[in-house]
Amino acid sequence: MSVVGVDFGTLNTVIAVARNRGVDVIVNEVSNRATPSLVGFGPKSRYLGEPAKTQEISNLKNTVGSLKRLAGRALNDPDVQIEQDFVSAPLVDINGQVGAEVTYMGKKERYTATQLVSMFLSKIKQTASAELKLPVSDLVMSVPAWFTDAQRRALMDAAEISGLKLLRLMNDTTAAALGYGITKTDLPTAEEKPRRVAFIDIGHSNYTCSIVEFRKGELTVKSTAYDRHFGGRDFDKALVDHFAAEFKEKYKLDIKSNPKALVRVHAGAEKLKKILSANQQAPLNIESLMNDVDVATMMTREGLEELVEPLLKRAHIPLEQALLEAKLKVEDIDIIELVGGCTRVPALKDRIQKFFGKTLSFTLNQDEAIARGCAFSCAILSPVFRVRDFAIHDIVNYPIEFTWEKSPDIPDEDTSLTVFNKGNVMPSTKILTFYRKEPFNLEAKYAKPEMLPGKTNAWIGRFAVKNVKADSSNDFMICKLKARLNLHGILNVEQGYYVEDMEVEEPIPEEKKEDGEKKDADVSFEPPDPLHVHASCEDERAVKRPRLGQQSLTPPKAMDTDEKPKTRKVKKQVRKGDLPIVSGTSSLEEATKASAAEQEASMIMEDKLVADTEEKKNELETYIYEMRNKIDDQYSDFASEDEKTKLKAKLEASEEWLYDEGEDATKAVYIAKMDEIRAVAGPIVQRYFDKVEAERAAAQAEAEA
Ligand code: ATP
Ligand code: K
Ligand code: MG
Repeated sequence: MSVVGVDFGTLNTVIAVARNRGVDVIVNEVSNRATPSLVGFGPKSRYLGEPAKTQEISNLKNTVGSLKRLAGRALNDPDVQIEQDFVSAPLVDINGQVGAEVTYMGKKERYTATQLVSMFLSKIKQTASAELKLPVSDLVMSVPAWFTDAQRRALMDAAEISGLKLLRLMNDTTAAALGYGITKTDLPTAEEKPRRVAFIDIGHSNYTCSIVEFRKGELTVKSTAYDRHFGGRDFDKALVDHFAAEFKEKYKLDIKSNPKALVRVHAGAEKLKKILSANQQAPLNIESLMNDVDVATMMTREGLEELVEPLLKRAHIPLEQALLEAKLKVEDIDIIELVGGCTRVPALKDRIQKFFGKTLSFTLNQDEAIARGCAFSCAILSPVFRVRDFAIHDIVNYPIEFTWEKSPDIPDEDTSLTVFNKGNVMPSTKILTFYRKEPFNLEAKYAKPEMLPGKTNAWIGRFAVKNVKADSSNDFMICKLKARLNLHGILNVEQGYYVEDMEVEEPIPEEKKEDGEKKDADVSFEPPDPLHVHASCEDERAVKRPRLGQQSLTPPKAMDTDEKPKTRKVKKQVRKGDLPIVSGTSSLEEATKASAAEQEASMIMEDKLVADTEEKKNELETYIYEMRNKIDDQYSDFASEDEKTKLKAKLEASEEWLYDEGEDATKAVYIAKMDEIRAVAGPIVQRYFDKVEAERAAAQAEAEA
């Protein structure tokens, strides 16, 4: 079984795998350590990753990028409108989800962002499995910490459609933190002051800062702050805008009216920006950019910094906010680790360093740290791999509340409760308690919609609790619901059951076993009074430990002290049965997923057929050239003049065919053509090899004699 970590970036995707000796980043089919996060569509097949990039300029309308930022979003969201500036294919609405319209195999097609992501993930799956020589299914993938429930669900669906099993969706900076911590042997012990590290990731599109505390065997995210629109592409765009104005003035060229020219300037600007990270100035030259005009210009590092000053001005904000939320000061931070391609920009490093007043640390590979962290996480979660366990406590970024209809029997009941607060540990399970006489519904939503990206719908899910009824004495059923913000950062109501209050006699627990945790459990287990405590929630931890917590519900004075076997009467909630829950969330329906998976599988077949056909065609072409050279060379002595003439004629005819009607034939036809030539050439080649073999045998016999 494979252990794979994927940093699914807005621009580039990096794949790391855990093997017996550690974690390695793997290369793709053209030996690159990062694959462009792009999908393209052609007349015969798709272009996924590298080929999509190669085809991009000639196939703009059918190439889609920004994939991860589109998944789980709606077209009318202002955030998605920003993405359209960076995506050359037209974005469209598909039943409330954003997607792209492209021409594929000669037909106009629309694919949702989820499908587009699944296409790209199919490629990642192929790349990983080609390298590992194993089928790949389990993986851990990273996402920006600010991704919402809907965005995360869309990525989960996409992975499932491409036949992948996501063991965890991990926040980018948390993945970097895991990669950092798991290899360290000198972390403080539980009693010592933790090591505090700020992880700063500035990529192509977004900027995140997490403050993480490390102790032996664990990491705890204290805070995560971000700027969702701050990254390398904003630098590129500032340069493009500048050059557009310059070329208009200098060459009378309006590159903004010419998509191809615009993309070429964009590519040139990105290259230039990278050069300026190491040099004070750099040229930009593009031949025949538009109307046969060549353009040539220069940019200095200072010039670039001026252009992006509005961006640089906000560079400290995520840092300030992360400290504020962690309730720490700059002096409290021991180490500042930078990852993400854009942290190579000197002006940014400068601002960050000034903010902390401390030397920055670059011990992690800026481009690969997140993928490596994901691979470590996958190794921890995978049953087949043994790694030192490392506990990861992440953090809730958006508060989540539940709302419900008022019970007709409880007139003064509240109708909402914030169950997960910003800053709470994640993953986490809370038990919600309701007193009801009939089935009821509840809804989960983000409590502070203004914190969400763009115009994200705050709604998360609706959960219908079935089989609820009053008991024989018309008393409330005590309903317990398990709400879990899981490893992926996705909310579900995972389980429902009902309990009854019972008086039971039981041994008195030993006092010394009690710990600080018990107090909390006491509080949340207040004996239910339907008129006052209608809905409440508590950590699952408190409920699981309980033997302790529940036993101490009755105050100690109720203990019977003069009897020999020390027991006491306690009120206990005893689980009586399950309550079925019907959930509706933004995840795709099973049937929709299944049909998307089927569609994806058939597109993979098409791609494979096209690739195989191309391979057979290349083989035929190579064979023709090889035979033509060899027939007058090493095979020359093994063919009669007549045979030579025949073979040469065959080769010539085949070549002519290949460049004419054979240009676009089927796989079977190329194979048949190859067989035709082999029928003529075969006997000649055989005679040659018979001779070679005879010589070898003779040489061996001589050596042995
Ligand atoms: P995101 O994290 O926003 O989803 P990503 O993970 O794809 O995006 P990265 O691979 O971390 O992004 O970074 C890519 C960005 O870093 C690009 O904008 C790229 O131009 C920029 N970059 C890479 N090298 C340099 C450099 N030497 N100088 C300046 N910028 C660079
Ligand atoms: K990346
Ligand atoms: Mg990234």
